[in-house]
Amino acid sequence: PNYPTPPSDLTFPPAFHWGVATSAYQIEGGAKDGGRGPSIWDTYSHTPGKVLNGDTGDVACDHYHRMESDLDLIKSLGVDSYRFSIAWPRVQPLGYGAWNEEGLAFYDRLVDGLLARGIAPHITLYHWDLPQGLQDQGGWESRQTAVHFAEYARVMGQRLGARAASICTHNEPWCTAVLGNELGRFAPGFKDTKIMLRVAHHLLLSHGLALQAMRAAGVKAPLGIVLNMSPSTPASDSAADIAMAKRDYAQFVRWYMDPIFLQQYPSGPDLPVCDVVQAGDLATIAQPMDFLGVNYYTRLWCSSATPPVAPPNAMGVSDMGWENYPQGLTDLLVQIHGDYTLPPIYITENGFANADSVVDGRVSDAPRIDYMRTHLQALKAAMDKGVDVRGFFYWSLMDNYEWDSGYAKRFGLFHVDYSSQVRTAKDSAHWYTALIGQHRKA
Ligand code: PNW
Repeated sequence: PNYPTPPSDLTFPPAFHWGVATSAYQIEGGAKDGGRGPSIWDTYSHTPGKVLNGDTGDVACDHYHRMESDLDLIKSLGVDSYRFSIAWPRVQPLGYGAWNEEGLAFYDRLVDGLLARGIAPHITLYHWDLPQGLQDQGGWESRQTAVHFAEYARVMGQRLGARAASICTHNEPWCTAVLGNELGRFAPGFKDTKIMLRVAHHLLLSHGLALQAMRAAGVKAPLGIVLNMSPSTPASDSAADIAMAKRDYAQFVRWYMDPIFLQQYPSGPDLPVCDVVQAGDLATIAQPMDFLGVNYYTRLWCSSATPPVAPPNAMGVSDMGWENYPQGLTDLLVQIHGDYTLPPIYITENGFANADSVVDGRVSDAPRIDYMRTHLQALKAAMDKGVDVRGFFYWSLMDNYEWDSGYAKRFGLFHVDYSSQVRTAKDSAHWYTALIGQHRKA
């Protein structure tokens, strides 16, 4: 077949890394297998009314039982890097106390299987699946959870660190804090700003404690964190819209970046204050980092009008309803490069949800290819302006459990048929492979 091909001038440095990303709860399934304990997402997804169509991650892509063949899929793309997360309750069922050797062995096999295929393992320690045993003791609202997390990080760092290309503590703490504890869209489902602020602080504290614990234990892998980020655009030049854009950016980006890189929280008359910050916490949070992971999907569009003014690109939205705005990736990277002294950056997620279906063995997903091409061009523009970016991970390897949207939103380079578990390469997978191949020849 004639697959769409990338433009020949879309080129990156020879050492640039190409990857795909996934997370444990979204692909593994095997929720009760191999001694895995329950996570807050098991509890949440099994609570009626929380997730679209009542979908759960019980089976998901059944990756827990199909790991070897999924590694072959990754290999077939031609990528050199794979980002995945460890399900904490699989390796430590309660989040404290006993370790589960069968769970640890699963991730040993995953890492070894990647290395055997010449693919670098990039490990995320926390992609939202907190052991329910810790939620029962207060979850991230409790300072003690940060202490347990540091111990979990130390054990995983010692077990896998020598074979890992990188270890990141958290994926998108904003999502955990805000979507999980203020907006009630994600597990554990609270709607309370005071809890959200405590959770955000304990996530950041746990990041700092985990870096300290892994370094003290001699873990040599590069260590960092993954944050979701967007630049913000006021809908007009009215004072209200400009103030809104500034405040939204402070809560979305600076709330995490400032503590880590400037050792302080943003403050101002329109910003909240967290009530659990103790002396010394900010110094703990601001540990030096070896890399920063940036997840970018869209920009923040800030309209204070009622009803809000829609963004100009409202036509180019994905299935998530997210505006297709590649310029935002350039703008964001240039902005943070100017505001902070940063370690090397990886784009740890960027991707597009589309209503894909298999027709005669083929998945024609032109909107995704368009999204990938324009965002990679935008990334290249930021690098040309001096931003140090070392790699790009497409979200996601395959269609998977999209949290409160269940299986309805498809981000994958591989289409997944959830009744047969058959994976089919989409046109975008062929396009990505061609793009990577273009670099291997050069
Ligand atoms: C990220 N929002 O999630 C996650 O890291 C992935 O697990 C997820 O599948 C991917 O992006 C696609 O959604 C987000 O509503 C979920 O702003 C929601 C939001 C942002 C990121």
